[in-house]
Amino acid sequence: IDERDEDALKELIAGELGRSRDRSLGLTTEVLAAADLTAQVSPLMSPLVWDLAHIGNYEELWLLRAAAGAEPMRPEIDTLYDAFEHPRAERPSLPILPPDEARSYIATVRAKVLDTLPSVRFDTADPLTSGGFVYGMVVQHEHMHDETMLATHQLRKGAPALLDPPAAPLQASGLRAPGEATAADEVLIEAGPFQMGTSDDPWAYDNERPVHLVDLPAYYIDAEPVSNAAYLAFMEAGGYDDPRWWDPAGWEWRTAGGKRAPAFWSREGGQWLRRRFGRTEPVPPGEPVQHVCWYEADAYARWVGKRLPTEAEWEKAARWDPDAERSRRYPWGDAYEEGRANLGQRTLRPSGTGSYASGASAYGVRRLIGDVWEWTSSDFHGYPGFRPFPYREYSEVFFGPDYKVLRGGSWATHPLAVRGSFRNWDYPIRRQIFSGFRCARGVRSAGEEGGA
Ligand code: AVJ
Ligand code: FE
Repeated sequence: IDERDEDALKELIAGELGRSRDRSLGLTTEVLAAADLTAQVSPLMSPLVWDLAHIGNYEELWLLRAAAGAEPMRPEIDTLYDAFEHPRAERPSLPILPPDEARSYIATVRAKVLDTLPSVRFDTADPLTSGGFVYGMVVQHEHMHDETMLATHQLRKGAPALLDPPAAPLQASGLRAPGEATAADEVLIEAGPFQMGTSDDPWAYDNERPVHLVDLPAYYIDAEPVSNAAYLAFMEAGGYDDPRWWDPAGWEWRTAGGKRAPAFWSREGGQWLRRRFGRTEPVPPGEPVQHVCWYEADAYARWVGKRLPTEAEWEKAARWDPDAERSRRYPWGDAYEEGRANLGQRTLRPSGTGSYASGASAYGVRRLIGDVWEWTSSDFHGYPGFRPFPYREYSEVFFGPDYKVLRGGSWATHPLAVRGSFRNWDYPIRRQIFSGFRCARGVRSAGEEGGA
């Protein structure tokens, strides 16, 4: 990139750093008192003030020390904000910075980042700064923690802290009566190779690289995520009582915890209600089911005679353009376009079935990006030729059979923190995240079941 492009990129970066910070403060110091920021609402989550200072500490490590060569500002606090040294459950007992100190620490870091940005060279020969990578990594990191903070807000008891913006008008058309959305439309994806992952997306993470061809047999994939109405049909058919549908470890999870419904659901007077950011409302039939774990998604799929898609199947349906014979960055094309996906916390909920039709992929598969993270059947592994960068603890230490891959982002994910190649992962029992799923199945050919 020449100097003019580099200046334009730096201007964009400065703007995005500002927007991510506005978002972080809007989830913490601007809406909650100090006692709420330091409280731990669940052993699964950090106190919100830990996330806030961790965002700043990560920024100091990568943008001030690594990129700008600055001296540590407060080396004694590094260990407190190292996610690997202290699991979430331990964090409230650490001497972490109180809210006012956390806020002034992150503001000081940010001021220095903006001071040094003009003099940091984006060197095409240095993978850390080439294309502004490390700045993109820090912007994405802040937005990821903002989504984590939203999960903390969802778990909070007490009065609502967040404004509940009205659902986007696009959503209205998608609200269907119970039962109507139970038969999911499917799309046939023909057999053949596609390009999985990326080697040229400047802000892509190590686990999205490198691009490689994957040849898949033909399969069907649901045109939309599984709706609450469809999931309710599974519940009403006794799905939670029938071990036939469940992975043995999932049955263990379901019985040990007495689980009978997605997280945050309750039954009152013959009606299913859900708690959403401190407000209770009837479960909307046309929205994707949310707050289900991998075991619940897997059980529903088996009950309905399907299975979860592999992450390769998910990505081919989302990115492959069979006419151009190339993968797109987003389902609809290479450029992010506002209004084609429910991303970025514009509402505090996923959209209804039929919304965002303009975000469909080349195959006509809808709402792959945004709305709910979608569980896949795949364990989290590195692609062939994977190289950890810039640190092993971003992805590599999580590779193995313990984590399942989620794709596509949720309504709470910022547009910069997701794309068709983006990979998220979590334990199969987790459901405080904004997780849902869609199903897939093999194509019967010459009397044989393929794909599964
Ligand atoms: C990619 C969402 C699994 O939040 O645990 C945050 C991202 N890495 N800080 C997480 C991450 C370092 C990570 N996920
Ligand atoms: Fe982090």
